[in-house]
Amino acid sequence: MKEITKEVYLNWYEEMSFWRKFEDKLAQVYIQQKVRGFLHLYNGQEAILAGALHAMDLTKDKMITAYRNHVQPIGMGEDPKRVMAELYGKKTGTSMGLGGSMHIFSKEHRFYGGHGIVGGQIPLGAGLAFGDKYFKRDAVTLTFFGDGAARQGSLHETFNMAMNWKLPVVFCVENNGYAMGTSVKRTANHEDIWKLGLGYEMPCGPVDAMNPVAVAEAFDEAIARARRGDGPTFLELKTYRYRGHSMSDAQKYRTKDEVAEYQKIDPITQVKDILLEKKFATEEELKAIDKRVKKRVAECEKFAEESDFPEKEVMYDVVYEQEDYPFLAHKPE
Ligand SMILES: Cc1ncc(C[n+]2csc(CCOP(=O)(O)OP(=O)(O)O)c2C)c(N)n1
Ligand SMILES: [Mg+2]
Repeated sequence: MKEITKEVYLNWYEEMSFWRKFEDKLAQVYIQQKVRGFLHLYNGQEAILAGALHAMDLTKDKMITAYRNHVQPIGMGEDPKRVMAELYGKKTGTSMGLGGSMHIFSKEHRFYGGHGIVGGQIPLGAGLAFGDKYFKRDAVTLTFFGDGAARQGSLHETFNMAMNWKLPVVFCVENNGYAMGTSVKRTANHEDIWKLGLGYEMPCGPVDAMNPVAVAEAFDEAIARARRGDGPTFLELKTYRYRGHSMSDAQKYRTKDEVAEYQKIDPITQVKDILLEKKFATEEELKAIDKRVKKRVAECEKFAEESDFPEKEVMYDVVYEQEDYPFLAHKPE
């Protein structure tokens, strides 16, 4: 594995803090009704993205996930200003403001969405990997989904095919304990989601996903396996989300104490502690990073605020149109 140097820890601290504050800002502007529709935030789960990115080859590997999807494209290289603008529905956004929160996409940076159908992206991730294998492109696809999605039938069909064809894919369940408000404990007769891989003889196991080092190590092994042609891995990333399922979640299914327990092992705090313990940075240096992060978030907000909404006419550019089908309005001449 690429060494986890002082620079890596510093970069993790800065990027994870940026993702956290970017999401905090979104929560704020959502309440002001500047961002509409659904909004699912990633706070608490940041170690997963940090660890995965460390193990990936960002010049060729791919990523696909569900609707909790604002910070992954940023990690893959997309401009965060464009992501914020997309959430505002502005034309400078990643999909010209026509996608919105659940549908962030960045083909340029190999981030393939952004999917609102629970479990819908599991077969799509295997499909991306199939394409790479078929066309002999040396790339691995990281396919993320939630614990709720792990209960979908599509997972089983996909696992079977992916193992049969030894596809270069890593299946990653982000087990944050809840599917909306339904506890993992209530969705099956066992809690070890990683064991679903055993029936397919797929290498699988649990990962402490509050710790980016543990995540990076697990992904390094899984990505290496896929790259050498030995097929998929299934990782159960044990994590926690601090905010509700979406912004409209009253969170009656859990206690404040439970959230506080996980905040004690917060991924950003873990990285901060290592930076200080190993004397990689002083408190002052970390404060300077915090300041920079705040400024970056403010720049994204300003960009989104000042951008224009798309013209109504572009709607016609993005809907299916067929010359000999008379029942839909066509783009005006
Ligand atoms: C096929 C389908 N069924 C139901 C829903 C409604 N729904 C949205 S999110 C969700 C729970 C998903 O839980 P999980 O996979 O654990 O994701 P998390 O919210 O924890 O990220 C449900 C049931 C949906 N979007 N798609
Ligand atoms: Mg969940």
